[in-house]
Amino acid sequence: METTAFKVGGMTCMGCVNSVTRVLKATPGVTDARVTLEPSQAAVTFDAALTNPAQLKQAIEDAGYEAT
Ligand SMILES: [Cu+2]
Repeated sequence: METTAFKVGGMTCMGCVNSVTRVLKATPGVTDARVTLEPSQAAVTFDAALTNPAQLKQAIEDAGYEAT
């Protein structure tokens, strides 16, 4: 397993945190996603054979937030 972290822009409340968490956990290969508002970030543990940081970033952006 590998771990990566992104700064997430656009989250304003726990609903946003839950949305980002749900989207990440629904991505094939993700085994754990820890999303926080303060600081606004996401730490993701994933199987590198199934996904990669670029895909995870895209999943966050497809959900309407910014990932850097
Ligand atoms: Cu919100």
